[in-house]
Amino acid sequence: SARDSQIFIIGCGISGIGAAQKLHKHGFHNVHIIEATARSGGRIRTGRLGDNIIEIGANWIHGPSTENPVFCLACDYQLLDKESMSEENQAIDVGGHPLFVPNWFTSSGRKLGLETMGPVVEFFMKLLERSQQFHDSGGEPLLSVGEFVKAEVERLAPEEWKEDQANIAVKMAMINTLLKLECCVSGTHTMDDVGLGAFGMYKTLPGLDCTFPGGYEGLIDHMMKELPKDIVLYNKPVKCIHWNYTKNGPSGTSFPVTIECVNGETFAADHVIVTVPLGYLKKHQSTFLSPPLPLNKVHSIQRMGFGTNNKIFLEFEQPFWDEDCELIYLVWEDETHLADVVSDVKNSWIRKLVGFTVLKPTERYGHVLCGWIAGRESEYMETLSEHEVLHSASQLLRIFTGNPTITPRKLLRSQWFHEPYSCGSYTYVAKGCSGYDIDNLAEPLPLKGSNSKSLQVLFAGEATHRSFFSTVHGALLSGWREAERLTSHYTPASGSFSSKL
Ligand code: 6YU
Repeated sequence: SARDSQIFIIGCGISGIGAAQKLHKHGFHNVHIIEATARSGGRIRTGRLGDNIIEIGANWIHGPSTENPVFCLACDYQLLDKESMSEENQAIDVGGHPLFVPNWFTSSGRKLGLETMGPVVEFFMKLLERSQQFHDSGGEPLLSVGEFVKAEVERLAPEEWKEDQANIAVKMAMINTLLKLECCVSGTHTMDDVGLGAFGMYKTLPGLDCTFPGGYEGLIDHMMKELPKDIVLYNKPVKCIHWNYTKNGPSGTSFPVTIECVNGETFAADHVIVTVPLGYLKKHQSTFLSPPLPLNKVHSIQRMGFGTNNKIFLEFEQPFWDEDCELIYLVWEDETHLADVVSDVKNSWIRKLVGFTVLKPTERYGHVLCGWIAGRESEYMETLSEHEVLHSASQLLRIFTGNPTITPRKLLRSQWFHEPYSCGSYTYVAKGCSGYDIDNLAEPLPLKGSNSKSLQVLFAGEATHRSFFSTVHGALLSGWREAERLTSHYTPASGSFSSKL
């Protein structure tokens, strides 16, 4: 029967697992996942720093409310604490920018007060909001988010800050800090690379972002338990997908797709769902499929953005921040010219590390900070030894706190750019790309109008979701979407016959 068709899913991240889950539920019983590494979860990865659980990849459920399938699963599996599940939390709508309680430190070792920074943050947030409003306005401006925000700061700041002339320089420097942190949110080198026309395509859901007390990977573990044992073939990087290709199978059946692994093994398939990250596709698009990807897909892959955002965890004996502090900002007082990149990466990469979230609750974590760093400075950081990163981070915090003895006692950092099966962190809408590029990427092969057997190669993964790209829920929904596509392919079209049922 149709349910006997051979389906292979490439990649055991949440999108691949989600696709397998749905297919299994719909009765397909020849489903396998081929995974390059020795583990499931992909960019969901929980690690340890001493006795502490930490997230090396995805951190929060963005917008935890009933519309978010990750939130619903996490509730079903009982992986969240009471507060995260409460009606109040679900109703809070922050538009993707949670209001963390901040502490601001500057490069002269001062701590800035609420009266200086509050209005600057508000001003910046308004500009970001305005950046999202170009999406539906039709005419696509050629500008980037970075160019727009900087031009608006230059235009509006003299009026906005005229009451407080003495602090204009430090306020400009604060804008730079906010821009650098926004690079972490978007996963880009500079906000100048993020397209203004498409920025608003990303949709936020209500709910106050929450974490998994036992680690994000608990979600993966629970989902995996619902799948048949041995569904995943680990340690098998796929080298090439040969499609539009007919090979006689063992029982004389013919398969349009053959999957070739790096170790030489091959698998014959009716359908393949590709879930590898966009960064991997960018790097390997010319060899990953044979015949190669059609040009419209290649162009969309090239146009879309995939950047690096890394974390640097630091554990301290004693906190240097306030007890209620949730986010630490660092402001370089000499950076009064608007820019979110560092000119001398080798010597100054650390200047891109301007934001630290405080791991809570303290009773569980002790005094641990998670530093965020994006872009090429982040990719350079990955090439340094842990010792070098620890040294630079210590120097940085000594300058900003004015305390020359501060020394983190432990460090752990992620290296997403150099992970061979991620090649970066997540997708952003680059300058010049639009929703059509995401649709192009998600379109199955062969393209419509071909006479060959349809739905040979399907595409899922975070990068293929039009409004939730760069998130776990976007990835999950994309896996479900492709599973549904296959299911409806094998379901007789609803006509006179089914309507009688
Ligand atoms: C979220 C969050 N979060 C931080 C960091 C990172 C990410 N995300 P996978 O890669 O998981 O799976 C593919 C598999 O394929 C993998 O196992 C590979 O090994 C395998 N593979 C590759 N090549 C292969 C081959 N050749 N053969 C076989 N197998 C192969 N998301 O919801 N909350 O807090 C964060 C964060 C540091 C790195 C995140 C977050 C992103 C998610 O982790 C990610 O989307 C999904 O896990 C991807 O799943 P997948 O299945 O698609 O791929 C306005 C506006 C702006 C827009 N952006 C704002 C949104 C903010 C996004 N925030 C993210 C932030 C953080 C902090």
